[in-house]
Amino acid sequence: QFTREGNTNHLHEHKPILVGRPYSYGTAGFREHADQLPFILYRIGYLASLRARTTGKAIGVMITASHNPEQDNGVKIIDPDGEMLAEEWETYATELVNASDEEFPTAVRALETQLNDPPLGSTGSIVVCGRDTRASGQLLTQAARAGATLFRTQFEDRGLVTTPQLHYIVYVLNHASFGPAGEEGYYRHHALTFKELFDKLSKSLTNYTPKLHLDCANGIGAQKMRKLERKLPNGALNIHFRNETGVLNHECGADIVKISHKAPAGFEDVPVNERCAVFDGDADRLVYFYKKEDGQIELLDGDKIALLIAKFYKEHLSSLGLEDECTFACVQTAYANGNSTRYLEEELGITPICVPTGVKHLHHEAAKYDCAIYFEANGHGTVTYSDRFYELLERSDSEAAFRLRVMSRLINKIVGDAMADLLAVELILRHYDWSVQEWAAMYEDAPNKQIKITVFDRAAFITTKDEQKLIQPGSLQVLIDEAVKRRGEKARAFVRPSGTENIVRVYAEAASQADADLLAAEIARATD
Ligand code: 16G
Ligand code: ZN
Repeated sequence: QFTREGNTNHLHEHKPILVGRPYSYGTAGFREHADQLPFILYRIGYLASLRARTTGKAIGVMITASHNPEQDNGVKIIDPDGEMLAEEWETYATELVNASDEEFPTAVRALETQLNDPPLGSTGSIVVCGRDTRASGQLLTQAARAGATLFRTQFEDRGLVTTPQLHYIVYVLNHASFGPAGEEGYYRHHALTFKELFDKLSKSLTNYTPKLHLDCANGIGAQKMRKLERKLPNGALNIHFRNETGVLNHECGADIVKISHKAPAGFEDVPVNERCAVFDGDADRLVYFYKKEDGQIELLDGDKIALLIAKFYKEHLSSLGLEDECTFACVQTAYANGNSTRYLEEELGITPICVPTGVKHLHHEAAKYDCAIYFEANGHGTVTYSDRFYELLERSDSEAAFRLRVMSRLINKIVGDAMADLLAVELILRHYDWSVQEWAAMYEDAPNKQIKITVFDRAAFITTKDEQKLIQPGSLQVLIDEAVKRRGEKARAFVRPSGTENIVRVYAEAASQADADLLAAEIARATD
């Protein structure tokens, strides 16, 4: 019983699939086995159209399950400024998706009324949809289209894009002065800003080399990075593409390299000491590594990227005398390596800020400063800055102000973007004329270990806001405290429920790798 001319024709094709637990709009939207998703896409397509109608703006629907296996998929909504969906709308999403078949039309009606029946087909309101390379993506796009057009909202399928590209497209659609809102516009913008800075940097280099191996995680990043690379100045980067067309995320990609501390499959013939970069399946995470003589890898994760960028910004702000005028911060999560936090404070003089896991928490905190760098250890992050920050830089015609302005425009300030971050890292390394070894030597990672544990109900685990301690079960926290104490001063450990899977994660750091492994194992046993 949709009133206001809703078209219910598709409703029967998208009956809910029950899985014995409620679905929830988690840190990365809904993520499930792809077979369960069509009805979710249908409903989220509708919700995105409602969001578009209430704001009169373009709204994004991104279909991806990032680093998860190929057979999974997921969906998240992108708000008008290219940011994550506003929190109260996450609640609407969860309610709509959990409504039974019979309840759905009533739930829709209630939501329409609550939002004062936003206008149908108003100009500006449009849903733009994008997807990663998963086979299920096309069908799910159709479901999203059926839901979005339920009330005749315009729907545009942008096809295969990286997650950050869709964020960018949504932002540009709503900020027309920024340039053309499409993939070509994205490449143009990034290639031109890259060139602007590249042209000013010295070409006589001793330590930096443009050669780099790139693990594309067999995902969307492969074809998109190739397109971007073609537009870069000759000789600026010499990328050896790897893992372009195999099984998505299979034994490769940023998540696996970060957690297993091993080179991805397909890197067997890469010589030691050469710089390697790694994307995840939807190209919103980036980590680096190089192989060492001893067969291990040296990993340069999100923390190392954050600190490289933080050093660059901090030094430029100091040389411009803007340290007092500009509020500047570095935002991390509990997973940030203890030594990165120490380096930030002691070497760079930046007070680190710790927020809960999930991009939206980092982004919200970062947005409070004139300029902030936020990164998760897993490789997701970027730099945000205010209009005031940019105005202050524009007042100066010095080289330093120029570099900071261009760097800020190059980095995708809306969301962490593996391609944009890669360009930024490469330019900063070039600026310092650093090899990957020199970058790695900024600080040595404290040995650490992560373990996943399947639990009956992850909701039984409640943490403090910074996620470093458990409030419940309190008895487990007592055990963790004792175990940490036994491993000496440098040890640190915590347990937190995942926001994306039905598991809890154990993280431990200690003076040696053996100690970190033992500490994590001990806590894992107590958690199980
Ligand atoms: C999602 C988050 C990521 C976070 C991860 C944690 C977004 C866009 N992505 O991938 O930031 O690190 O979840 O997963 O927010 P977990 O809760 O399973 O540890
Ligand atoms: Zn991702």
